[in-house]
Amino acid sequence: MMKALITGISGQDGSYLSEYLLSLGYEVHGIVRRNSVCENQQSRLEHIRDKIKVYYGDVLDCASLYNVFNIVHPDEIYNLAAQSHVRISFEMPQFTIQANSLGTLNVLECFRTICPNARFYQAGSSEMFGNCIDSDNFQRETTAMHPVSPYGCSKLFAHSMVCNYRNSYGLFATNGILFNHESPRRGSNFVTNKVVKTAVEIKLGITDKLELGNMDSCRDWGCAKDYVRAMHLIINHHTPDDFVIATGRSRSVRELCDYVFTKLGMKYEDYVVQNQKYLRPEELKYLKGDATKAKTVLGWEPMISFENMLDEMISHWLNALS
Ligand code: G4F
Repeated sequence: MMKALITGISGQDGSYLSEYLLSLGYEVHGIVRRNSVCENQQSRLEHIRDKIKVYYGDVLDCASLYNVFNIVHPDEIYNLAAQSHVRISFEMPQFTIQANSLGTLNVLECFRTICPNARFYQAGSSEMFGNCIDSDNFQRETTAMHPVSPYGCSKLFAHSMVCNYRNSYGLFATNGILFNHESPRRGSNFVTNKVVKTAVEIKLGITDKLELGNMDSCRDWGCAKDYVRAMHLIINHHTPDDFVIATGRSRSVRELCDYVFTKLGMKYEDYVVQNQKYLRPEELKYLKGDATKAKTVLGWEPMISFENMLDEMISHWLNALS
């Protein structure tokens, strides 16, 4: 039985990846950080809690990492642990760099010294591109990377270290460059789930307005369930490589609001107001990913549309809040 070790297992991607690997017959192990409210910590995992093995640890606590690696001896390592919120990375730049950059380096060192024959997947991000874009308005594996946030800088360091460990030590170390991917399990301070949850609250009379930052920025939004399948394909390819995972469609935050409010029988213009506190010191304006390499080399295709994903999120919040 193949053994997978997932850092960041309690996040959106960690929970969907665990489900997917369990469905493929894997033994799934994961690392969670100690939290004062333990229900919040593992709530995305409750339904599979008896099928996976979870360890307390932290990518910044090398002793705990070495301990878990020595117990599990994984075949596949998925490094998903991160401070993943871009705006918050401006408020906590040091922690973001520590967790995302040095944390990745710590996991790579465990990989190199304890189980060098395993395979490693790094959760990279389209935020690494910053405002770089090719002449056809797409970002792809060859596009320049000049990040515009502490989060983007932290992920670019991690991405580069993975390439360095692959080239220096011949390790099977891979990078996914994932564009935004969403689901009902997305944290509600990311824009998709914030818009859907608040629109449902407005519909139900729980609140009367939605405060947002920049509504003109554009993102390539896919569905998290499709993207964890890509992680597994990347780590199981015959050579270690880097892949962009994206839908190839870009929409503005305004278009996102329009779809969600219209679906609920409302007009977003009547409820959405701008609040300066949600603006970022520097904004990444436009993301549209070209996943041709993943499609041709790995046979990956996104299966869930933007609209179907938002419909699932709307149903989730209607059920949860009604
Ligand atoms: O949902 P967001 O916070 O996602 P963002 O910043 O694009 O980052 C996400 O995707 C990355 C992949 O590119 C990941 F690596 C990262 O970990 C994370 O998952 O914001 C999306 C857009 C931004 O342009 C933001 O300025 O929505 C805009 N926005 C407007 N009002 C808002 C808000 N974002 C948030 N979170 N909250 C708002 O009120």
